[in-house]
Amino acid sequence: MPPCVGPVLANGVTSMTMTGPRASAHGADALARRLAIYLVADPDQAPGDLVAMAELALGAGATAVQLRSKLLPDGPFLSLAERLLSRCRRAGALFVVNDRLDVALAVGADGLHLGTSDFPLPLARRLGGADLILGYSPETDRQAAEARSLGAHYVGVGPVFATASKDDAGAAIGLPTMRRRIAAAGLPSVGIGGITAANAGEVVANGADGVAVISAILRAADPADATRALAAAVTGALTGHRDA
Ligand code: TZP
Ligand code: MG
Repeated sequence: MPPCVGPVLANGVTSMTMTGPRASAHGADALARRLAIYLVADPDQAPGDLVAMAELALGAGATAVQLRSKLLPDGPFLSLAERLLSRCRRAGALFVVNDRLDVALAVGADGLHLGTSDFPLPLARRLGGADLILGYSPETDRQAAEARSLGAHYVGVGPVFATASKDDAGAAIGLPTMRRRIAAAGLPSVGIGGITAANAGEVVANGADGVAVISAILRAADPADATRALAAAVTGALTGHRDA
């Protein structure tokens, strides 16, 4: 995995100078390891107490939690962010906020995840400072290739398989396209969309450093067991992938 170095950004800051304490603790290899089991914690899709489910997942090996909600008003979103952040700190896991730079900054999240139509990454970098880990979801090979120069530290690529958890996810891209996009980005990566313990190994065998999931954990009868099953699949496949 190449280190986090890249061309000069729009604001004249290079990604070398972006390497502050939190970011340097997440040099590409270290960050890649922390993406292994990435729970996208969406309260709009959780059948029960989201924080309790996230705690179960963290206790069973989740390495990152992203708070995502397209429906929650600001106050409840902020309060959920604070609660999830404290659980992630306790577990030594990464805490990332989806879409909301203001919330990420307000709570001191480790990272912010942005899509192609969200707040622009170079501006998030300027406002968020050197240490904020930026995730990006490219939707084309060209966008994947641009991810590093925009300031992304990692990419989320998908939907790899069909998913019912995101209204505008579009058609599944499949493993070969995921693999190509991850290679084009040359950054730490997670595959996302329709990933379960049964296919997580293939996702990692095709180049992803980890798997990002909603329903495989939040809709499981036992979120802790489900997380352990994902972790076993990812760990098994990572051994081959990193040794390759
Ligand atoms: N982005 C691409 S697919 C997706 C998101 C947020 C939904 C993933 O949910 P699930 O339930 O793991 O398929
Ligand atoms: Mg978004």
